[in-house]
Amino acid sequence: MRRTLFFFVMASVVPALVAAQIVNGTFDSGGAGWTATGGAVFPSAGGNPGGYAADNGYPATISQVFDCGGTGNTCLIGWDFKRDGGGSETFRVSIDGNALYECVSCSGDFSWTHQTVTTTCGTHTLAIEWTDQAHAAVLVDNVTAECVLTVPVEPNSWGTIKNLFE
Ligand SMILES: [Ca+2]
Repeated sequence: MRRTLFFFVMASVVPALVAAQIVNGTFDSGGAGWTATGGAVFPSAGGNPGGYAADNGYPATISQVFDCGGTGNTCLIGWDFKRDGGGSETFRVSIDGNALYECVSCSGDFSWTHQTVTTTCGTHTLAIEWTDQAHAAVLVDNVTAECVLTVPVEPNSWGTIKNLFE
């Protein structure tokens, strides 16, 4: 009984990852799986690594409907991006039309950086937008979505479990 309880509790507090559910988030297959509008481009080299997405004319959008499904309760969306091109550019990541990450008039170059946002698990539309610069200044690669299980851990929980075995 105690062993069963122990494993039940362990299963409840360890994040459960499922496979990434974005199609071609690495852009290894160009723009396959993405709906591209405006000046969106998918160069085959120079990403992190290989193919990536950027704009070569604005506005530009790439979007994808995806199912962030599984047994978790939080959809973790991540991407790598890099800024390299001078000037300034507004870059936005939206879920179902709501901007969850936005860099307005972004300026200052930076190397590949990982960024995440969260939403609920389920079916969503992810959109990545470039709105005000006509060349590839913000590069995007390695877009992922995972439904993860997050459970608040109360400080007394482990003490309570430990006491069961003493
Ligand atoms: Ca890539």
